[in-house]
Amino acid sequence: MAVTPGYLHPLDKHLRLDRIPTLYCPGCGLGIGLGAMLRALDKRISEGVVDRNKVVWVGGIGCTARMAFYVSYDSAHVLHGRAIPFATGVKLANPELTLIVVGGDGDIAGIGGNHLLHAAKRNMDMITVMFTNFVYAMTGGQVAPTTPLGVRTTTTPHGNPEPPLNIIKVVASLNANYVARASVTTPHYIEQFFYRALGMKGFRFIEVVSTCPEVYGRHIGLRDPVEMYNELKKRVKYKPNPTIDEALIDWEKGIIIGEFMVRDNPSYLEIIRGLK
Ligand SMILES: Cc1ncc(C[n+]2csc(CCOP(=O)(O)OP(=O)(O)O)c2C)c(N)n1
Ligand code: SF4
Repeated sequence: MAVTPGYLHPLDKHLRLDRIPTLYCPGCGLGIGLGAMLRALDKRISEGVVDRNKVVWVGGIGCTARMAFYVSYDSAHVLHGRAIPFATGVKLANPELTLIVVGGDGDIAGIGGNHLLHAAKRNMDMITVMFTNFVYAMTGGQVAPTTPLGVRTTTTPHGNPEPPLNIIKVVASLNANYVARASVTTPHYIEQFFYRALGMKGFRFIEVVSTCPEVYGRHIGLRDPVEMYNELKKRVKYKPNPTIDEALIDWEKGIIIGEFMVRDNPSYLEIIRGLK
């Protein structure tokens, strides 16, 4: 594990500074999200709840997944869509580790969607943070399972004919212990939810609605990062204990954020230990 000496910012110790600057476009929301996650992780490490030498980050492919490449932790950058099964293998090989999976909506809910379902069904002991920017951003903005109905993307030039997947509803309907949504316009909730997730067991899923001015912004006429951020901010509404039926993302009606599911079902590891 590489910790770069001589850091200046309090979060620098969590980053591989030799890999900074990131490849993120100016005004991308991903840095806000990663910063909030690192603040939560920093707190959990200082409390002694998480051992920084026993944290593993796993990312598939995409702008979001690349976070695993920037953090100064043991990390793996694996095939597109395959971060969750890779992390499952790591966790089963060494249950003492804290597994953090990061990925875009294409990576986690699209190409890796089947893995997501099974990890949630198993209540597999790991945290998955999915950043929803509504397209496959790294490759130029193809339609994703989260793309709103009617939006023109590079692969839906006449408008997306499919309604978006309500991923919070799907994951919460399975066996996951924690399901929450925040937004890069509310970094304090990203921090709070990730902090909570780090103290729990079983499958923990956090969706972070993010801004991608460079690609998705072009598709919806919000190319300016500040404008896109402000438009998202207007739509995001925090609700204490929102219901699962309130989880559908609707750009016109608003985007509810909050903790949709918090429970203490037996986790996969607890169950297999009990079977021995
Ligand atoms: C199996 C496979 N299919 C396609 C690709 C090409 N590819 C690389 S990144 C990417 C898009 C990633 O989008 P998403 O997961 O939503 O993350 P974002 O870039 O939006 O953060 C695609 C399709 C690939 N690397 N591997
Ligand atoms: S393409 Fe979008 S998500 Fe990727 S770095 Fe640029 S702004 Fe961020």
